[in-house]
Amino acid sequence: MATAGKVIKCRAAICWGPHQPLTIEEIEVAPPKDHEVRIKILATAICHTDTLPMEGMVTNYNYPSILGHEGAGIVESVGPGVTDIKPGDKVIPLCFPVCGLCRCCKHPNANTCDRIDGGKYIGLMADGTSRFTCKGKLIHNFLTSSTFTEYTVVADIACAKIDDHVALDRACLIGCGFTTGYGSAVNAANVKKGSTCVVYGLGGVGLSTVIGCKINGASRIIGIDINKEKFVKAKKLGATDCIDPNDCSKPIHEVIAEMTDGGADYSFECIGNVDTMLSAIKCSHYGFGVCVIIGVAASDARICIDPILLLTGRTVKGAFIGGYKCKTAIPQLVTEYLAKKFEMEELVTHTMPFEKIMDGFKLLHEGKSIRTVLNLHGGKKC
Ligand code: PAD
Ligand code: ZN
Repeated sequence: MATAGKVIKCRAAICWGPHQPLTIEEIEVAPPKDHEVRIKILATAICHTDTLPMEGMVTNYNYPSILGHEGAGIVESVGPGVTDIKPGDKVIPLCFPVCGLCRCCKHPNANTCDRIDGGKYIGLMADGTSRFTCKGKLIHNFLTSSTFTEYTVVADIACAKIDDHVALDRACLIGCGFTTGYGSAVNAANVKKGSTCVVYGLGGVGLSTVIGCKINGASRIIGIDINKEKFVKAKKLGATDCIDPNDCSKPIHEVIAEMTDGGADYSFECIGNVDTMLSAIKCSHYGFGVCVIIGVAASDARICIDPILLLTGRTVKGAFIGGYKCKTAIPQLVTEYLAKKFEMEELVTHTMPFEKIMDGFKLLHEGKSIRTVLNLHGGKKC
């Protein structure tokens, strides 16, 4: 493409610091270096995780930064050494890269590659520099992806080529929210047919967990949320019961124990609150229950747990992005989506142009949206 090898000027939403709105600015995006890919982002969704740096909930976060990690686009150019991706490919940037070389990448059950930025939040490329500048300032990236920008640069190990036939304004959800919930059910927990599942939090991640539980044949799926408006979609997607803990006279885990003959086979925390994490652990049945922690809490939050909950045989595990090795799993999920193995339409409640990004966050905070998809570059259909 004509822009290959040149600096691209484009628009990005910058997070200058905590408790400040993102502002749309003109930025410079440098060409990709060795093993890097520059992507024209066409669509990105807003995920709850994007709010953590905005609300100052990440200790030692490196501002200013371009957030967004649930995006999809088309490769504009690639740097030297990139062999599996070429200009024109449809791709999803990966917030969980796969270097293929570290112990986790070589382990069949792990997806926390040494090169992930989650938890570290360094926000720079592998060589310690950034490809983004704005008003003469270095701008950090977010979760090895940064999708609130018309162009981003990611490592080739953080970029997955996807089927050319998929619409990018839906494929973007597979970059994080859908994959996180769905994969937590079908992969991390591997929900068994006929089992009882409890899903705490019915946002984009929780509803995707419901979809996964249903596809794996759970016979009972109990959704928990303090916002009853979320119950309509949850039921449509497979929840058999929905409960607002505020309507209960006893703690919700006790209510669930009564409803499920002592506790659930599987519970999933999709909120990011340590109190609901503890409740999710408690509501899983002793002896065999499995609790998967998915929500991301503030860096300094802690769960205080009575060890007897574990000694009695529960399994508590956590999973980022459904426990998947994303480089291979994400293209596979896109293919399964095209084959109509699952639907994602119910997850998209709003679509708007990029410059309305703060309206999208407002809807999320007000509990009015599941996923808002932002169209970049004037919303050209791809
Ligand atoms: P969301 O804000 O769309 O949904 C959260 C839901 O939880 C909302 O429906 C709320 O009403 C509900 N809720 C809030 N507090 C309570 C409460 N005390 N009791 C019951 N319900 C409550 O967020 P989301 O679905 O985008 O993300 C959910 C979490 O998952 C969030 O913590 C996010 O950071 C995390 C996440 N984790 C991963 C991962 O890889 N593990 C990926 C993406 C998102
Ligand atoms: Zn690795």
